[in-house]
Amino acid sequence: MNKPLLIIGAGGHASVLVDILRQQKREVIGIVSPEIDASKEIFQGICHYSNDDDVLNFATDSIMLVNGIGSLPKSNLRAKIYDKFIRLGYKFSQVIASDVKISDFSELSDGAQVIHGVIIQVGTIIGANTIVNTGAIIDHDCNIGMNNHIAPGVTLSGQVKTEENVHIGTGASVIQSVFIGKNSVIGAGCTIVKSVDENVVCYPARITKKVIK
Ligand code: JB2
Repeated sequence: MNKPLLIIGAGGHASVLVDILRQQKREVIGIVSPEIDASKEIFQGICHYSNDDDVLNFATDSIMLVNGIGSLPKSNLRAKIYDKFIRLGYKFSQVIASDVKISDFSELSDGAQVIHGVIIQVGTIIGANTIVNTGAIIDHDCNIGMNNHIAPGVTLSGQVKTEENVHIGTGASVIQSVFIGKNSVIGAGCTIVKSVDENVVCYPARITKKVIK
């Protein structure tokens, strides 16, 4: 049964999720955020709760949460929110846009979010609280850890494995069978052709020297 949903956060990522959920006629009963951008039409008509503790007024089995906090490198707020409410006994709903292609032989964990245009191929596992953002392609037999952000337009070839809290920036490409260690950041536009240790930041190639006079 689809339970009523409370969205945590009221920024850009939350607006994307609420848009998907409204298209799917899911019941969004509230948005929990210190402030809400009243100019965002998508949030109009939804009840606003300004404190995370307001969630505690809802019984754990009466609602599901949606983690509307997005993800930027160096911020662990999304992971902290997920962890806090899981410990309190709440469950996070998956959000899966209707226009994605997801193999029946893949696996999405609790709270995973798959945004418009994504392709997830056979044998792939997506970890809990992970965002697979607009138009990303995740090929066969990948194993994506929890609290990852696979940003818009990323391409992961087959058998890529990531640990927890990995951020793969917009438009990056990762070739097959590469491993990416926990907390690492793959910068937007990078091409990754070998494995990356934990806690590493990879920058795309940059031309810094003026060669033409
Ligand atoms: O402790 C909090 C808290 N701190 C900030 N509790 C709750 N419930 N909400 C909190 N917020 C809210 O998160 C802010 O008030 C704001 O509404 C939201 C953050 O919004 P922002 O637009 O800054 O970022 P975002 O997280 O929605 O989106 C980021 O990640 C996405 C994946 C952006 O980088 C986007 O560009 C990106 N697409």
